[in-house]
Amino acid sequence: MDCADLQQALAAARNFSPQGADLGVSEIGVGNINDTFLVTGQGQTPFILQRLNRQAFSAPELICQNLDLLSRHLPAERIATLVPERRWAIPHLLASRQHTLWWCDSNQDFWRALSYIGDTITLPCLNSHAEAMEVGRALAIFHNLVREIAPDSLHVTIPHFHETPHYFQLYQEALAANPYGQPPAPMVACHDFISDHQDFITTLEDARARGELQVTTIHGDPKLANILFDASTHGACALIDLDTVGPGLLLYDLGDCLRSCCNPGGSSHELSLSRFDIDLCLAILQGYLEKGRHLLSRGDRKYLLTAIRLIPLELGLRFFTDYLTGCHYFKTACPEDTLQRATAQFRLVASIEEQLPSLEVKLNALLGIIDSTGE
Ligand code: GN1
Ligand code: MG
Repeated sequence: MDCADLQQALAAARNFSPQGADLGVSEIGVGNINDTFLVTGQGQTPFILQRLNRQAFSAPELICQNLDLLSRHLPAERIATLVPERRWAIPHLLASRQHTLWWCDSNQDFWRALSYIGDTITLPCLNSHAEAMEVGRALAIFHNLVREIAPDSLHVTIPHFHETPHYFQLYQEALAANPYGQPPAPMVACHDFISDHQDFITTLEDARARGELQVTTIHGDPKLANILFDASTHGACALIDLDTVGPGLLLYDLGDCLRSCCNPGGSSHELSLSRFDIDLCLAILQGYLEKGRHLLSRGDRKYLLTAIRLIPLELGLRFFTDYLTGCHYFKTACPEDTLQRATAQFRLVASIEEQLPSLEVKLNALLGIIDSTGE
């Protein structure tokens, strides 16, 4: 982020500051897609400012409309009624001085402002059973809140998001456009891994097509960095980054949360750390079941293990295809990082697969599945 970006952010911030106060902006968060800033100033309630990435979100106004709908359904008072036992918040849009929900600058960059949820921390990785259970509770609380919102009342902000066969198709198109000759070893390993999993890629979408899994309202990106914890109590108190909230399978969220939280490598993409921690997974699910047992259908239980394996495979495929096509989607300082991220996700899948029999037994015990046909 250079000085020009900060100047641009400052100019955008002024459009969302009613007082036109003397503002300061600083970059916050570690997102792969959008640019996020914290705006502060004398007499100004701090707020979040984001420049949405038009490469990922071709119609960013749809995101703002979704957020607006979310706030109408779930104002703070309603959240307090539905989650009386703890502090909980959902970020809401702040209107611009022109009373619009977003503001575009002369570069056609798309800016929007959100309420800032203060006195919170994020966790770089999970260090205890208690933290893991809190993650599970947080996801279930979020699912309980948004299940009041009909999935088809929300816009799809990224078409085919989390439909793994779609990403496989993009990968094949990338291959067809550029045959790559004899690629270096890390690329060969990625190609081989994908090819070995070709049949597995359609499993969730096939189950959905057969009517075994139902579409509901989901978060879309419930990774660890998107969960806020109260700074004093360390209780989870918000799920942020609502750009991909929309229709989807509950299992997309569970798979994504588990791939992010159960990898002790966290977001470092350090290959030697990339593995799947079953104990963390079980603790997260225990927390989820505590608040959301009723949310899981028979199909969700049956395909949970599939989702745990598939969502990191999908993310690896997304990173790898982005690498093959020039790294235009995920922010990166160096293309080799994107390749490394792909490799880290494939290692995570391999680690899940190495532990599959034990994971299956433990999951079935936790979910109360008696035999392979499901209870
Ligand atoms: C992206 O922008 P960020 O970091 O919240 C991506 C997610 C990935 C994640 C991997 C819209 O999320 O799907 O899981 O990177 N978001 C989008 O870290 O593609
Ligand atoms: Mg995100």
